[in-house]
Amino acid sequence: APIGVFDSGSGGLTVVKQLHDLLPNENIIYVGDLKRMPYGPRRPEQIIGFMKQFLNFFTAQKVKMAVFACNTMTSWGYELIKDKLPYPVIPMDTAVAEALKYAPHKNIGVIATEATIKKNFHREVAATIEKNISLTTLACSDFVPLIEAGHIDDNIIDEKIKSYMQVFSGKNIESLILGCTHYPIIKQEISKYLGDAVTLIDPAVNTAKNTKQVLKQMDLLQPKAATGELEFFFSSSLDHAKDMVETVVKVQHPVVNKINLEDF
Ligand code: DGN
Repeated sequence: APIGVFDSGSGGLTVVKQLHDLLPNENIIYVGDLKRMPYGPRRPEQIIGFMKQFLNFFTAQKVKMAVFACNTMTSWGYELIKDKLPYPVIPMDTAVAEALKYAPHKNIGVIATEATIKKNFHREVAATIEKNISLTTLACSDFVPLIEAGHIDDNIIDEKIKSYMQVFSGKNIESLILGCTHYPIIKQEISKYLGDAVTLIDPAVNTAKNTKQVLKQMDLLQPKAATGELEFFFSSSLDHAKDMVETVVKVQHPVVNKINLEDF
């Protein structure tokens, strides 16, 4: 059985990349909701409703596990459904503990969608780890629409990064959590502005590790002999989606299908 992976758009492909690198034998079904993205500005009830549609689709597909490849849906929806499905679900890792490894003075920056920041997703976890972590959080609402419009290495995204990153000047942050799965796509561009002093943290790395651990614990790992197949579903913009799959997951001639999430 496959693993279901889902996001509002193509950002979650950064999670597919990490999963496929770590678990090359696993079959993966990816679903991206390009038609209704961005989710960041949406109301919680809507975010939760959309999440349920992805999960209903995965139930119909008889997946063995689902992986949130979206911080926005993880922060608002994971706790609500984690025990209610016929298969295990893995949330996006906040990566606060990981970021702390690179922050001797505990100065950490977080960038994410406005819905994720509003939910205090990273702050709540930071408070459970240690009291004196200094988190500077910033909602970068324009990143997702720009990335989905193809601005991943041009002046337009560079200017936007420059203006957002000013928030961190003088804060002496030592690591920065890329708290939206779209942001690793512009990681190189962001690091150009922040320089070597700031370590960029991609939470997809730990999310993939967590996935492997749970598969192992539950004895659900695919036997080594098998080669993992990847299948992609998007709710619109299939040509753009195919480009993003090729760029981010680095597979050639991916199978990209249309899905109507409203049907689920
Ligand atoms: N990629 C999603 C996340 O990680 O939060 C959000 C994308 C969006 O719809 N804004």
